[in-house]
Amino acid sequence: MRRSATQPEVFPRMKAVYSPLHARHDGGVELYRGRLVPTFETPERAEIIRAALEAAGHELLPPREIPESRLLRVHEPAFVEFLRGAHARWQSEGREGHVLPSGFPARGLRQDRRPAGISGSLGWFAFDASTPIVAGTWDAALAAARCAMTAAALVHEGQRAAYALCRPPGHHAARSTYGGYCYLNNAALAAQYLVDEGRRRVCVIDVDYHHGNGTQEIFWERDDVLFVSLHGDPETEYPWFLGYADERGAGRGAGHTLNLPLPAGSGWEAYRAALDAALAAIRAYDPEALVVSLGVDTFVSDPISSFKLEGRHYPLIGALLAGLGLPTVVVQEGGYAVAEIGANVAGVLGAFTA
Ligand code: Q9C
Ligand code: ZN
Repeated sequence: MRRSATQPEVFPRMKAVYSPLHARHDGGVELYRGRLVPTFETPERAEIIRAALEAAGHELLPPREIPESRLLRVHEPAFVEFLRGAHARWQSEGREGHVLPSGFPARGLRQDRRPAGISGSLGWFAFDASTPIVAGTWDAALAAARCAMTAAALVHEGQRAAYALCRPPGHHAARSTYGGYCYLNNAALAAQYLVDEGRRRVCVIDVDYHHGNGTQEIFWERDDVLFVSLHGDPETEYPWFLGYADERGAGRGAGHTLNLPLPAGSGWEAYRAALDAALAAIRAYDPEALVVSLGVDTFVSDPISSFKLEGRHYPLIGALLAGLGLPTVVVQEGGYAVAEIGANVAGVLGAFTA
């Protein structure tokens, strides 16, 4: 499509919020299948997405200086303070190596007190050993949260859709726990931002390969946010301990969580059927805004996931989501097939500008 200065913009570009601070979160290792391996969640991911968005003509803009107090709408103050100081504390206690937890308060151990020391604190706040904290993790996580909330602000102010290039991702982070490469829950912060600005019913649809356990937990007892997730069946897939179909919400939130787990190895046909069920639930809720937790780790050659979606399916997913006709914030989550991550993300976003 060619444009000249005198022609109106027929295909408006999408605003995409990006911060270079993401790159400060780098150099970690994760415990993967019994080995410490370089983490799959790399800075390169965000740079490849950024290049693909630029090539597609989307408009990149920096996040706003949204006050950190907004984080506390979703996260516990003690958790935020812990994340901010964890790396410095690890170093000041003379430790070397990577900041990873090595023990957790499982059943039978005390759930009612946080140990004072750094190792006990790590086990208290973390729920896995795949989520390292390096010196720049806090700066990157805060920038990602601001990207998500800036995209929410843009949509609240009238943009039909906006994209937040969040890195690190967020959907596994809950009110006071981190894991799954996630520290602050970017999508939940975007949804909460819209609620706080007056949107009365907001839906979060999570299409990352992994269940968005953090987002589910945050909104579990609420009826002002509907949480819908398509993901690999936790019977075999990470995060294993949440995301089953019988989880429907509690209290006021009863019926406002919908999990659609699919067997590992599922392809487009099964995925499309689940997406149709998700869209029907969203239409029935009649939300005033939509937040999409966009993971493209559903891709056939993703190194840690096992759905079989192909490149041509991402524009179809985008068209189905855009077809809801809702003001939409798209928040980046996972996706580890680095060579194709840019094309797959751009494929989804293109549907919102067509
Ligand atoms: N054997 C996101 O996509 N490790 N997080 C899984 C499976 C953690 C994925 C190990 C995967 C976290 C945002
Ligand atoms: Zn994922």
